[in-house]
Amino acid sequence: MSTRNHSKLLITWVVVALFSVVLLIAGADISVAQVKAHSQASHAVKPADIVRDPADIPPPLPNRAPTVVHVTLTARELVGTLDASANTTYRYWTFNGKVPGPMIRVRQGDTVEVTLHNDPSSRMAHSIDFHAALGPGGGAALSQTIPGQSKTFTFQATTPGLFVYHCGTPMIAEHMANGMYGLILVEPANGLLRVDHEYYVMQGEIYTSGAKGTKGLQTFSAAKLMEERPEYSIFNGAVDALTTEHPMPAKVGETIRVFFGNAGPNQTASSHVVGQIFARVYQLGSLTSPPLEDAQTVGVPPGAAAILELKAKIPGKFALMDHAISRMAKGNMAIFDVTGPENASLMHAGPTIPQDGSQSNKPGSAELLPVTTKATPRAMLPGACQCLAATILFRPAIWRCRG
Ligand SMILES: [Cu+2]
Repeated sequence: MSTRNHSKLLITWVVVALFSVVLLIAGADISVAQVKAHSQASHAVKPADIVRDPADIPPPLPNRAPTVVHVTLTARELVGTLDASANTTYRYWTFNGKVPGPMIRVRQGDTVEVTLHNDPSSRMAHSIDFHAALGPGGGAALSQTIPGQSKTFTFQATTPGLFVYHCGTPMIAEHMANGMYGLILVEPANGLLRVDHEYYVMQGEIYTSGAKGTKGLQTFSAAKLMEERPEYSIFNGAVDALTTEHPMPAKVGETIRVFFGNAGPNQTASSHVVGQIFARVYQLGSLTSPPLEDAQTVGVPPGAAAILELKAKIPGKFALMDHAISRMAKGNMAIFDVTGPENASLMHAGPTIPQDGSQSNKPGSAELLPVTTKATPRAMLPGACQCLAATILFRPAIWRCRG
């Protein structure tokens, strides 16, 4: 082999070696990039489920003498799912990571010792104002707590009733709209009558810059809050919280009690159950006034509560909603899912069934029954609401559910 050929071979080997090194480095870079991407994906914050299960209620208290009840709440700010069907998330401010905060149950005469922690990850100061407490700010003045710190205060539960509690840190309306509210039940000395089901439902408004249905993390709109123009009107923190995520079951013949609160912060609720009549209503949460009986729709102002009782008499899906019914398109619907035997004497398709079982030929009777869906503004209803509304409001109609 000549020296010239030997040099060519050497140069070729050097080029191949250099090329291999470049490939190795590039491969290593790709691997590092892949590992980083994977690492970032695995560390991406999954939106929290901030919905409070309506069955998450302390049980009725036993007969006992007044005592000291210790209540611990943690103010926690976190990104949660606002509307799963639209992939919408929101940065909620919560008590204990759920909306509403925990339901608190005490007995008249109890001493309530409240400790509020503010999670170190919080950006805001928070506090708590109990409508059941007598004293300046309902405790808000004693409980202003900066991130990472805790405050304790104590009050006497002098008065039976169902009361709202909420954050009392300016701007209070923003703290409430973002989810910082809950209910405290002060049972009368002898407790409440037993029922088959107790549920915990709170209505609230969410003010986002983006229109309802916008994907992704939504920002809070102070302008819409001031204009009292929410994008969302929801139960227990999120769209479909109490329709598809936590429908409230009952059986025919059972009694249902709803501890209902309206957090607002702005709109009065006109609470109604479609196809039902409230057997008893403790208006404004008062347990020292006699209950209203046989009521169709109950006004619950912001910062107030009501105890709503009804009896499941016929199977089906019964919608609890605000009868300011445009709010249904903003997510305002909850469902009682009643199972059991039909009761044709209360409602049935077709004309009257005579006692002897023959068909009635009463003219015009059938005209009362069919309900057309043609005039219904379907496009305005959110996904799950569409099929639920069709089922509940217009049972003869068959609509195809989206998704
Ligand atoms: Cu707050």
